[in-house]
Parts: sequence; structure tokens; C-alpha cells
Amino acid sequence: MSLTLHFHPLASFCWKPLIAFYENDTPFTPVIVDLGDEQSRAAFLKISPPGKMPALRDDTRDCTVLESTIVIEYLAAHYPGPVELIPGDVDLAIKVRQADRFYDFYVQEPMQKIVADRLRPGDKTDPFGVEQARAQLRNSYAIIEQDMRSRTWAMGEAFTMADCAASPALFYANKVEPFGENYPAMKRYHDRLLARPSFARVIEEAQPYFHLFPYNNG
Ligand SMILES: N[C@@H](CCC(=O)N[C@@H](CS)C(=O)NCC(=O)O)C(=O)O
Repeated sequence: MSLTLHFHPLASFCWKPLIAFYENDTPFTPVIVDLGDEQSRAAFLKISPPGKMPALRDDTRDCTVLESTIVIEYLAAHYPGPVELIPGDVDLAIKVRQADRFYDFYVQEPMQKIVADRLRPGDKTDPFGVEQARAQLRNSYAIIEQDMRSRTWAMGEAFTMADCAASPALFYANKVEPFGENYPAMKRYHDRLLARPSFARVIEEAQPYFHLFPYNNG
């Protein structure tokens, strides 16, 4: 098989291309990376020198693609399917890319900051940074709430790359900074994402690993 995705089933950024693959039934070989295992880590660093996942290897076209967004862009360009994750309309595509950046930078990033803090040694935590991250998440929630009052998916009526980005971002953000009752439109959107077969499959496949996530017990 030409396409190989190097990823971990629990890693939020890896969920973005997984959803893209499943949306279009694009065949690929999954390779699970274990950064705690010396051999797996060394092999992965040859593919992704920054050590960040996901990474896509395409043997047919002899290229390696890094960064979750770029992997989705690559699939949309070279292995398109019926679900147009990057719209053909240029202006709509720009909006989709902007929403993808929003979910990565202003939802995933603060969420990861909060999670990472819990994994730090007790004397190396950053309570101020975590409070800032929580404030940023709440600000993002208010923006999403406003947008989702009039939309089915992140950019309107069609499922796009923006929804691939929103799925892991909102799923994990809700675990570290629960939505509560203040964002009903965002919660309904999150429920729609959870019911989407591509995302439901990703979550199902992550089940055996969820015990490793440090926010399971609040
Ligand atoms: N901007 C990157 C972020 C990738 C990223 O942070 N991946 C995490 C997993 S969700 C990772 O590889 N962490 C391993 C590490 O930092 O050691 C992308 O969109 O692909």
C-alpha cells in the first residue's frame, strides 16, 4: 500500500488525518509510534525529525508529509474522495484553513498546555500558564458558540478539514475545561461530531489507550 500513517491512537493531532482517511475510505497502512520505546522512537525520528506526529509516508510519490493540516491538504490534493475536505471554492477554502488554524492554535494548544502540566514533576508545574490556557479555552468556546448557532459543521453545511480539526480539539478540551451549560450550540456541534462515523471510529480505536490520558478522573 502506498500510504503509511505514523501516529498514536491517543494523540489529538493524529486524529485529524485519521478522520480524513475514514471520511473518504482512503486505504492506508497504520503504524503506531511508541515514543517511549527506543526502537520505535528512533525509526520515527528518521521520518519526522522534529519528533512530532502524525507523519505520512507516500511511497508511490516518494515523499513524506509532516503536520496534521498538511497531511489533510496532501490527501485532498493527491487522493481526493467524495468528501471534499478542502473546498474547491477558493474563498471557502481560505475560511476552512482559517478555522483549522483556530482549532489548532486556540483550542488544541491551550488544551495540550493543561494536559502537559499534569504530567510535569510536582515542583515544575506552571499554575499561571494553566490559568491563562483555561481563559483562552473559555474565550474560544464563546467564539465557537456564536458561530455554531447558525451552522451544522464548522464552516457551514459541508463537513471539511475544519471539522477534522475541531473533533479532537473539542473532545479533549471538554475533558480538561468542561463545557458546562453555557455553550449549548457548541455542545450540540460536539455531539454531531461524536456521532459522525469517521470520528466515532477514531474514538473507538483509542479506547484501549484512554487509561493513559491524565484527565480521566477529573
Ligand atoms: N503542529 C503539529 C503538532 C503535532 C503534535 O504536537 N503532536 C503531538 C501528539 S498530539 C506529538 O507528536 N507529541 C510528541 C512529543 O511532543 O514528544 C501538527 O499539527 O501535526
